[in-house]
Amino acid sequence: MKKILVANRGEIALRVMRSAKEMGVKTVAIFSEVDRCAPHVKYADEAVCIGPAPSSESYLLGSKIISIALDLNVDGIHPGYGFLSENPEFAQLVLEAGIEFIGPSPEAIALMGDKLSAKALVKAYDIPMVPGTDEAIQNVPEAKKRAKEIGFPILIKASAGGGGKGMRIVNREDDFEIQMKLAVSEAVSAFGNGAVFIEKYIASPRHIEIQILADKHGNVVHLFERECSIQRRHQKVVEEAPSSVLSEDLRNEMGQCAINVAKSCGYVGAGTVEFLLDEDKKFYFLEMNTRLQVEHPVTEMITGVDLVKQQIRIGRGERLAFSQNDLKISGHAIEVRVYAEDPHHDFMPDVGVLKSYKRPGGIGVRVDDGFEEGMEVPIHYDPMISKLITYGENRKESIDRMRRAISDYQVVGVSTTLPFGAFVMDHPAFVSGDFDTHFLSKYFTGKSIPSASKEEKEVAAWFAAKLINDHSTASMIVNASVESQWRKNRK
Ligand code: MV4
Repeated sequence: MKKILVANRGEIALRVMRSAKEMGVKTVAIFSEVDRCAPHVKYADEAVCIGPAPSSESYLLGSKIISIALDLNVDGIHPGYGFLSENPEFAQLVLEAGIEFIGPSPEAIALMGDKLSAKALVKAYDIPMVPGTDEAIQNVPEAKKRAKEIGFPILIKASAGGGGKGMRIVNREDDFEIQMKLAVSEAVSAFGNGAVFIEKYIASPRHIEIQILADKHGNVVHLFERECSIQRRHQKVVEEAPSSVLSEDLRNEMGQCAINVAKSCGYVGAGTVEFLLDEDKKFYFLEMNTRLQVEHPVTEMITGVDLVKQQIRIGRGERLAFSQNDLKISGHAIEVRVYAEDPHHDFMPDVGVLKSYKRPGGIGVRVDDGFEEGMEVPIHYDPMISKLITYGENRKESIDRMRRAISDYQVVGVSTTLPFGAFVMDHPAFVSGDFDTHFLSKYFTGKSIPSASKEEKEVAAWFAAKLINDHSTASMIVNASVESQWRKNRK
């Protein structure tokens, strides 16, 4: 593989190209009209405009992307995450064009994309699953009978859903019928597939996922877990590796289960197996994500493995160069997702120009982003500005580094979730490691972080930036008062 096209934008496109460059692999970027000057376009060896801003007219145009790849003699297409990354038809078209799809087979994507077929598939491997129905429920009285056997509360899930979309909690038998009807009609309108199933509702779980790598020769390894319980409306906000609650034995057991899930569908490439862990430390398989995930960097930091390089090597047909015994966890990593959203206003997207944009740096700090100062955060795509990742010898050091890095990060022009990240790092429940998926709904309100008007913050940030750049005596005199103002506004 000498040249790859990255069918994505933003931080992940850049992330993929960096590894390709280290391997001497040429890169092709695609971009929409609003992304013409984006870093991923400048970074690539070649770049092609594919259409107007809306994803449906640009980054989702599978056939157009493939024809560009053919024109430019591309050997492989990396889909990143989102967009076409878990679209089995796209993967199939790429293969039919004689190009390597850097990811699993279309069959594996389709099997894992349907939650019921995934559960049916892994059943042969003795993998723990939440008690529930194996098949789509159709008949209400029968479903109600099953729900009573399982015991309320139960959860109704859409088979075509995933990531929390199309889920409904039912607390009492009396609510079952109406909730089931709502779930089915929601599933039909959201996914064009009304198949739903029921599971026992695990009330206070942790969300733990295992990273796996599989080559084309049947070798599969796991790269330990990521703890992803800190999420808001199924949007992860803080991830870390390793989890503070897994014993060595439990980690090995979950890792082996994840390997078996990958084997059940003949998986190839990098993938993630999601589990719930209940209060008694019992774990249950939920679903498999057949792409590189947003939070993959925390795994890279604690294992030293470049997951994108591995994806490319696997795509070339190489064997994994290491076995399970070669992999060790070293240190601790945390990722905070930085969104252009206003945590004071229910996380409304706050798009605009990054008037000032200064990344933190120094030991143990990694920033994966796709923006530069002066750029506009476009309204057309996901409002994630960057992923701030810190690494330390242990959890405390990575938390201390994250606090420092958040404080050193300067974004002026749009509201960001950085103060929200600081709130999590300072919270006793997070610091102690004792939390579950309800962390934010339990502890966070808009009032949890100090309010400062956008104008106040901008003025404070500009003064602070000026002071840092200007070491004159005069500025030293005002330093104390402006400095305290700056702190107050940020904390
Ligand atoms: C569950 C669950 C509890 N019990 N299934 C959410 C994402 C998707 N992959 C599956 N998810 C869950 N499935 C059973 N049987 C809890 C979650 C869940 C969750 C649910 C409500 C609110 C936040 C959540 C965060 C992570 C996981």
